[in-house]
Amino acid sequence: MSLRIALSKGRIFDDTMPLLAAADIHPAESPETSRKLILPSTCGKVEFLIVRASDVATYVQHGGADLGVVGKDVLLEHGGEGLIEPLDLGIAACKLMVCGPANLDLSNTKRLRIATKYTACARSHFAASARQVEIIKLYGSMELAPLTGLADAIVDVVDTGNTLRANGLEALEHVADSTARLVVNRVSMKISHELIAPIVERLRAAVEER
Ligand code: PRT
Ligand code: MG
Repeated sequence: MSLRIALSKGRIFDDTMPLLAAADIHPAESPETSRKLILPSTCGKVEFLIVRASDVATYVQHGGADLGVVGKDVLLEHGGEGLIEPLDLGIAACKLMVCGPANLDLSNTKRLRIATKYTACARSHFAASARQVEIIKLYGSMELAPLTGLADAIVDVVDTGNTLRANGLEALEHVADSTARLVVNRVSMKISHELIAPIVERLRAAVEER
C-alpha cells in the first residue's frame, strides 16, 4: 500500500521537496515538466497528487490523499474538519491582510464591500469587531477590486507587498499569519500510523535542523 501526499505546484512544492528529501522521499518526476497529476516517488511507497493550493485540505479531509501540505490561510478558510495538523513546516510564510487604498477608513460606519477568496476568514475578522461588511467572492487578481470600484478593500495574502505597491494599495489590517502545515487525514493517521508516524518525525527533524 502506498501513501498519497497532496501538494500544489509552485512555492509549496518547491519548499516542501528539501524537507521530504530529508525523509528520503523523492518524486520521480517534476510537476513543472510532467503533465501527470499523480507523480510516483522513486521508492514507490509514496505518490504525489498535484492539486490547486485551495483544494489540498479538501482532498485530505475526504481521504483522496492521506497527507497534504497546505498554507494556514487555506486551512483557516477550510475549517480543518477531518484533518490533523501535526507540524508547522515554516515554509511559504505570508500574512492574510485587509488591503486597500491608503486613505480608506476601515472603522467607518458605512457597510464596507470586501472582495476576497477568503470569504469565511474575512467574515469572521470583521464580525469580531462588529463591523458590517458585504463580502464579494473572487478567485484571483483581488487587487483589481478596489481599483475598479468593485469593492472598498480586499482580504488577501501578502508576502513582500510588491503586488500591493504596484497597484497603489496598502496593507491596512492584520487578519492572520500563515505558514504551510503538514495535514493528515484523521482516518489515515489511525489505519496507516506505522507508515505516517516516521514521515512526520523525519519532517519534524528536518524542520528543526533548518
Ligand atoms: O494559484 P491558486 O489559485 O491555485 O492558489 P494560490 O495562488 O493560493 O497558490 P500559490 O501556490 O500561489 O500559494 C500557495 C500558498 O503559499 C498560499 O496558500 C499561501 O499560504 C502561501 N503564500 C506565501 C502565498 C504567498 N506567499 C504570496 N505572496 N500565496 C500567495 N501569494 C500571492 C499574493 O497574494 C500576491 O498576489 O503572491 C502575490 C505576490 O505577493 P507579494 O506580496 O510578494 O507581492
Ligand atoms: Mg497562485
